Amino acid sequence: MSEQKIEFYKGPAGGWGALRSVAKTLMKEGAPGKGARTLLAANQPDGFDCPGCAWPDRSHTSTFEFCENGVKAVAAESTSKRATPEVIGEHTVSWWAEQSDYVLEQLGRITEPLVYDAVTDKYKRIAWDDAFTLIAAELKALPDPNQASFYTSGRTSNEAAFLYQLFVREYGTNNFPDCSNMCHEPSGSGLRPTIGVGKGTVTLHDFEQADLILILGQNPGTNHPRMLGELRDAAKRGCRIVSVNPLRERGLERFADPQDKLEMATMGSTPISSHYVRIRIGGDFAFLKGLCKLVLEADEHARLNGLAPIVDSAFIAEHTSGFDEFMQDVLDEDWDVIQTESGLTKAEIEAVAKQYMESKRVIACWGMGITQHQHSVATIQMIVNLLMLRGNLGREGAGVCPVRGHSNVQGDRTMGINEKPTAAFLDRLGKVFGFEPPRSHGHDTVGAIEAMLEGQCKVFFAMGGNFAAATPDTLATYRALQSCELTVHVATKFNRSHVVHGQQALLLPCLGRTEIDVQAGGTQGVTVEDSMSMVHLSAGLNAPASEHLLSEPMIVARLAAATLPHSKTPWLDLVADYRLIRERIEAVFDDFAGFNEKIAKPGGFRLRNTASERVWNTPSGKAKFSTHAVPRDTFVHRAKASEKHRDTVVLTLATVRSHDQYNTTVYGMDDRYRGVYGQRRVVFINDEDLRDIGLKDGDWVDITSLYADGVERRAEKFRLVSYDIPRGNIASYYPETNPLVPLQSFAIGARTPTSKSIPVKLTRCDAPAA
Ligand SMILES: Nc1nc2c(c(=O)[nH]1)N[C@H]1C(S)=C(S)[C@@H](COP(=O)(O)OP(=O)(O)OC[C@H]3O[C@@H](n4cnc5c(=O)[nH]c(N)nc54)[C@H](O)[C@@H]3O)O[C@H]1N2
Ligand SMILES: Nc1nc2c(c(=O)[nH]1)N[C@H]1C(S)=C(S)[C@@H](COP(=O)(O)OP(=O)(O)OC[C@H]3O[C@@H](n4cnc5c(=O)[nH]c(N)nc54)[C@H](O)[C@@H]3O)O[C@H]1N2
Ligand SMILES: [Mo]
Repeated sequence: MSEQKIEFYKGPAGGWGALRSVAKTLMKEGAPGKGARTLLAANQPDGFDCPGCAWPDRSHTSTFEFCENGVKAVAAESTSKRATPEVIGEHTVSWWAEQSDYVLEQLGRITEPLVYDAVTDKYKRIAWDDAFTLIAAELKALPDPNQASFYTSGRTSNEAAFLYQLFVREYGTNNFPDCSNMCHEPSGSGLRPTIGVGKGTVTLHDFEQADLILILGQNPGTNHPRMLGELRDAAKRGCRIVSVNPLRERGLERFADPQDKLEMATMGSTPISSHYVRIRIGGDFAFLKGLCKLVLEADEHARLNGLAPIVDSAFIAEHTSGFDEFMQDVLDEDWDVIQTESGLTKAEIEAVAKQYMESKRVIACWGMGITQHQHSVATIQMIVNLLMLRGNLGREGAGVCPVRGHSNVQGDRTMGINEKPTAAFLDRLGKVFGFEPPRSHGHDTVGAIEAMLEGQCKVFFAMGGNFAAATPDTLATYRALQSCELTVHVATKFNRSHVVHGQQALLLPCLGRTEIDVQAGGTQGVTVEDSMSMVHLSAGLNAPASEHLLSEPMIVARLAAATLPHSKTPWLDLVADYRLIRERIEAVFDDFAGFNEKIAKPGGFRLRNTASERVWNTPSGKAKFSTHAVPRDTFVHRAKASEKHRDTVVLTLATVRSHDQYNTTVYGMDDRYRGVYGQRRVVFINDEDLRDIGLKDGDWVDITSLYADGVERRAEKFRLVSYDIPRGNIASYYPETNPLVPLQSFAIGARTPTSKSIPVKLTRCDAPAA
């Protein structure tokens, strides 16, 4: 682990720093030779899909695209370390619960199924058959199938996800809490009613054509490093890139491509953003509405003066509804409100509006900085409004691009992992498989935790992920999980959720993406869908981490066979050859016609995206302009206005990812681009705020969130780091700060926890004991 220090990072993102980090990662995981071979197969036509993120590959056939954080994700999975029953069984679960996430992760791959033994408070070996029998007995004993919840984390393949949702529905519930509930749910909820699809509309080809790319609330240098290659090419050919972010993220400023020999040899780099908007946390809605207002005003001015119109009236007339109401509302909006809420001056917004109006083809990308707010759905709809004003939707070089997180989170949703399935989908599923699917809507992530707390959920099953650490309101979530009769985790690595468990608990170890999957019908590949709706094959090449591992589809099939004796689905036949699963997927989803043939082609195929063809699957048959007021009554507003906090400096906290983590998996303690080394408990804060609260850089604080529900929520011992961040705003890492977010603080219309806008106060505390 590196020495603790804070040191400003001067270099570009990527470059030699990234190469050095890769070398270190490979050494640490103990298998440089094998690691390197594994890496060369990442995102190759006959290799596996990189488990790092959902950014697409150039036709999935290019030479190895360099990605430091993809390397970390792959190396973490192909590590030579093993969490055997002996290693995990050496300590009690209560002892493990005291260890850090980093320590749990470092144990390596889980090798055998484990069951919790309450007498010794330890995990011990269990045979697979016995594990399935135990789960089946618990599930069958529940008075109501809705007392079980089935979580999915977005690494699960299409094949596994399809079987999983089928099993759960044959069992009798739609309780599908999903990682996307905490992630891009607002993107789906915002886009579906406005453009008729809940996904992005652009492809990499559009990135080559765009002349302006907006990047809102996203940090690709850390979270989607392969996107930087695309942005660099765009910047080099003169495309403007406007970044909107409270933090100056290094990857959005300068990037050196480790594959560019000249850039590397000369220590050169490419500037990425042509314009950087330092928005206030939660200020995006007001900013976007301000942009719309300037476009509409400029258009009015142009028309009155006989100049070329700014707004694409033909597009609006032919393809949209709701424009007049929207226009009136935007023109009536007050500049004071826009400036106060965005934290930007009118002149700053005008500078971006000018670039937008000068551009012919505009793409808007966004990430968690947009989705994890109370009014995220409205903000995403305001992005759509802005694009539609100039027809930047459904044509080359233009469109929406929510940049997804987990490598198959989009595919899992496509496969039916959805707590609110449509009636049409259920009809079809029931017909193909000969059963009556449950109709009532199920629990999402927040709903599942609430149900556990109310005693309404007794069995929690997780297909991957780390529910205990990823969810908000940590203490409440822990109580919720501990109240279950049974918790089951299908996992590759030991994590927090395995030590915060129900009365009975099971760990079921599975194959990872990088591993060879052999079934009765031969070696199998699985499919995934990336952020741009490209579906392609993924096949591992490493020997499994242990001979006892089962594939995710096999785990589902054997569990289904044990739980559903009367099922008409030939569970075990389907998993002998995954092509049979894909035939069933094709029978349920028309868009997958010819599935097996289409994925035989390198690069796979793109799912139909009606919005990108200007076909609008909305009730009116048109794309919809949405009218929303600037939010001025969020939890942050309320905390600031509260009489109780009259003498308190109320700050807005955004929880972000460091460069050395993958969600709840902590690979290392550095956040290189933000200059943090050897530690994670830091708070980035503006100098003037430091002065206001009478503290200084290097002081230690506890963070308390300020909600009116009377519950004290605190995260302790963070070091203050003086940082270039707008006043009133602070940032810190997830998941250490998750205890601060109440379950009830979520996005309107999507129920995504508001992890990017938490009202808090800071109080001085002692430095932790060395
Ligand atoms: N290496 C690595 N890769 C990953 C992940 C990982 O943890 N590690 N996670 C994966 C997953 S599941 C996801 S969802 C994605 C997440 O990828 P991102 O969406 O990039 O995730 P975050 O780090 O949470 O933060 C996004 C950015 O939002 C900014 N921000 C915060 N508040 C606001 C705001 O109010 N407005 C604006 N405009 N910006 C704001 C932050 O400064 C930060 O730069 O990455 C995926 N890829
Ligand atoms: N405060 C705050 N909270 C957040 C966020 C935030 O920005 N701030 N971000 C949210 C977001 S965007 C997301 S997506 C969620 C993430 O929530 P999750 O998806 O639940 O969490 P991960 O940390 O990605 O899960 C890691 C675990 O997955 C298991 N795993 C890895 N690979 C595989 C595999 O191939 N198969 C199986 N079965 N298991 C595997 C390993 O055991 C590993 O420990 O967190 C959310 N929580
Ligand atoms: Mo995510």
